[in-house]
Amino acid sequence: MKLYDSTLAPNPRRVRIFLAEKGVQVPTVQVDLGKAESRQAPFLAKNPLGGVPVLELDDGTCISESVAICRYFEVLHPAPPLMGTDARDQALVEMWQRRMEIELFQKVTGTFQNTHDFFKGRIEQVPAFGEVCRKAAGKRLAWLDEELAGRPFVAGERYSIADITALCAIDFGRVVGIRIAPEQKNLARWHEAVSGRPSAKA
Ligand SMILES: N[C@@H](CCC(=O)N[C@@H](CS)C(=O)NCC(=O)O)C(=O)O
Repeated sequence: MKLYDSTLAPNPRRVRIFLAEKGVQVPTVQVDLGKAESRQAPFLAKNPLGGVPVLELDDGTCISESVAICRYFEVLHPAPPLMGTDARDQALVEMWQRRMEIELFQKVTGTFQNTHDFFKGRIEQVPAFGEVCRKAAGKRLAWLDEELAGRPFVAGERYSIADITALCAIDFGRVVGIRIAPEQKNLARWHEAVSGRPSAKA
């Protein structure tokens, strides 16, 4: 089994943190995104959408989509649970994971893709849309700050994949100037706590 990875990119980091929390080690293959390696053969045969991470199983099956890869390891290594426990808890973690992905992570990556030089000439950039994403990301950080007033982690009392997605989104946001505001004390407290976990270095 191997994980096609890029240490510079936020999606593969989600999987690396997830694996670190589980104490699972998987050999990685670095894909050079700077050289657009993920958008060329033979990588496209593994993921025609040209994105990392991709988990290649020993039978040749390729699993892309960060959350799908995490789901695979959650089933194989249920402890500690990062995707919820019983039906109610799993649904709540799923709800928050999707919210962090759609409402925060995608707003940050939308800002990056549409405003940063990295993607210039690579994809059709719409800078005005990037600014819409930036504004939305700022609003979502304010919302998350309010949410975190009443609980330690994004999905409740326990650390979960929702925290991993939010952490990777916020840390990557720095590249495009999206940051936790000084008055967002709950978010800052949460960020310090999740960044202090050994997995955050993954
Ligand atoms: N929905 C996919 C997104 C994968 C993705 O877009 N990965 C980025 C890195 S964060 C990538 O490989 N970008 C390179 C490119 O688009 O050329 C996931 O959840 O894993």
